[in-house]
Amino acid sequence: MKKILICGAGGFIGGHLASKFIKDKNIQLICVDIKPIEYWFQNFDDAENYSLDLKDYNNTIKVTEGVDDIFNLACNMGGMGFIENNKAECMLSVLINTNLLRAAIKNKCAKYLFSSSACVYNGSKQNETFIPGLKETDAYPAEPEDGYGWEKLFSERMCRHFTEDFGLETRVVRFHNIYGPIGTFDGGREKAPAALCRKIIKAKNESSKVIDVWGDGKQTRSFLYIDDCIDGMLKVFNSDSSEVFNIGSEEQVSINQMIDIIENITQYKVDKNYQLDKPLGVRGRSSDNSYVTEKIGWKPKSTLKEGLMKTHQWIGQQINSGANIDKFCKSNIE
Ligand code: NAD
Ligand code: GDC
Repeated sequence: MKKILICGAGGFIGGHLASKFIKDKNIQLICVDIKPIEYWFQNFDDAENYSLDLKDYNNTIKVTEGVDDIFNLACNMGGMGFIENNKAECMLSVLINTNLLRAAIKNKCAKYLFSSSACVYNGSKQNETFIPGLKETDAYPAEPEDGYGWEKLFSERMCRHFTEDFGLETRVVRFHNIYGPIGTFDGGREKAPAALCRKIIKAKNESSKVIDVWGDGKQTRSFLYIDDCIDGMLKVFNSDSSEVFNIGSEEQVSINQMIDIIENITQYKVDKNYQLDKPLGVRGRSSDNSYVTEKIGWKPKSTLKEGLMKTHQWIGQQINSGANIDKFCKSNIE
């Protein structure tokens, strides 16, 4: 019986990881999140569930006791609308990773994964649209996203030094924009794929002909579907390499192109009200997966259209169900 701890299990990626592990009868699953359990996106009775603040060292000692593997997906974060306006709060997530690493040593845990972000990448390499995919080495010289990006880069390095100095097996994945069902789509933490699905679904429901789009729509990104994210994370975790790896998509599109795909899925066309004063992030970003494919043998399977169809369907169900969808549409977590 392997004892596995998921930190941030009440969130998007953590919830999908928990739904995968809970099916494995050889795993004793511990799930922790700061949110009250009724606000977890997914929760499982067969897991040991705790609503605790992992910025508190004593809580990290408590939940890592007897644990073999730790997946740290806990972070106070969100889309550009959140991280641009909550830089100090995002940086406080450094306490989660730092305390979990200390607790992992104290409780002699076997292996530790940290979820980093493409926001660590040097901003000067992301000033154009349709940029060449970012390689892992493009994080240096360091010029990460203000606040959130610096916390992620610092925590990556802390993992490395805990491996070098204390012998803790660490794994680091740099997630690019991850999307899919059973995640937030309103309230301020949502990212562009979910936000734009919501906006176009609502426009069709209300027969409105226009949606708000942040920026000029020409900015580019790549978006990785959640199933590919989970697959890539586990392949990195189960590999023997403690190097940092991209877990992202190489399918780079403009926001306008993504809107076209969502309009086709919705069978509804909208005009765009471009809001240049909204949080924009970088001008262009995409992943270069050549290293992770070579070293780990992972690459994404889902196209953006395939992933958006599943995401759009789920968001449409939430909006049209009339059920209480508050937990997917909240910005505060405590
Ligand atoms: P999420 O916000 O859905 O999940 C994070 C969870 O951590 C939340 O449920 C939150 O309540 C919990 N949390 C925050 N502070 C906590 C604390 N002090 N103690 C305990 N729990 C706490 O985010 P996500 O999309 O699932 O992201 C998971 C991880 O992957 C995060 O580290 C995030 O930075 C990283 N990441 C995500 C993306 C993405 O596009 N989704 C991209 C890059 C990196
Ligand atoms: O929020 P996000 O998905 O994050 O924004 C992508 C682009 O879409 C931005 O230029 C944003 O201005 C634009 N956009 C247009 N309309 C909208 O309605 C909207 N809502 C949102 N949210 N965006 C809109 C993310 C971080 C994550 C994580 C990933 C890693 O930055 O927020 O925390 O680190 O990067 O790749 P994005 O991709 O800028």
